[in-house]
Amino acid sequence: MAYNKDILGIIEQFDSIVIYRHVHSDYDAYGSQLGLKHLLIANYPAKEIYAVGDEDIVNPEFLEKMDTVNEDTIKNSLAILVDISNAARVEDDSYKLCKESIRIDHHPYTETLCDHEIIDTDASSASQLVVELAKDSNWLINEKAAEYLYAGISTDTLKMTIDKVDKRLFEDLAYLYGTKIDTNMVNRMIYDLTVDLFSTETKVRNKIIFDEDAAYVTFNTKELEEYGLDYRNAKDMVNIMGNIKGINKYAMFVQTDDGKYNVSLRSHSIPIVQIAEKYGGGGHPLASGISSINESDITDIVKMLKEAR
Ligand SMILES: [Mn+2]
Repeated sequence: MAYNKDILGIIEQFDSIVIYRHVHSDYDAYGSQLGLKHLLIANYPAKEIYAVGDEDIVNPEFLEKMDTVNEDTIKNSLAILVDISNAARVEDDSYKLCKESIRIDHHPYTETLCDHEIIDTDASSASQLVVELAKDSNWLINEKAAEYLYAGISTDTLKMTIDKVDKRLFEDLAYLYGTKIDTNMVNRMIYDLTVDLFSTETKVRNKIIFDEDAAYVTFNTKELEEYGLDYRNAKDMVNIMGNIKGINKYAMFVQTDDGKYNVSLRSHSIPIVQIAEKYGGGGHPLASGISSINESDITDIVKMLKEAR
């Protein structure tokens, strides 16, 4: 997409910029946030650039530590929110204190969060939109930024397997490859599982329930403990159902400490987001989630999943 020239103008006006990502961050959230941070550092060395959010990072070996920013700095800063679909999903509320704000996102629009919003649901990932911002702004790409952005694109496209993988994405990737990227290293960093997690994944495969063209797994808190899984790892395992012939829709139900269930819904081609919306959730047409349902809702959701045509 072509970036409004104003966006670059706004970025250039500020001496300090704070970049925000969403709660329960995935690699696109981290990748677009840290990729943008390194692009800005390299192209505007005089500016102060911060990336904020939960310190508890999923993969500290690959990802870097978050920054702390004092309130006075925040008040004089530009906020940039990446990969965030709604206010409840912003990990740090301090963006509201910033002087001006920009949002860069690829989720379907739900509400306005910022003064300037770039929302493009045709893009594969927020990371792709950051690449396009760099391209349109003629920014130099550096290795660190490229690795983060590649990680975001690779994971949000499920290793380049979804329909958002198109000419536009390949052109953006070509731009990203203007610098050296050690994709082999990045892939191993983001996809390799520990032996424990790999063995657990094998056990989880045996827990899959197949029902017509749908498949699903449920995890209560007791089972999570038994499998040595935390909520996050269990949720991520929804993807193990993504490459089964004849299975077009799949779901993961993971119980949270309050006894409710978190739901991840996926589909290869038939939209399922309307099911999530019915329970206060949302997301993309083919990949959406619900933060909290009752155990008794699981049967209904599976039924709706099967019946989605
Ligand atoms: Mn994303």
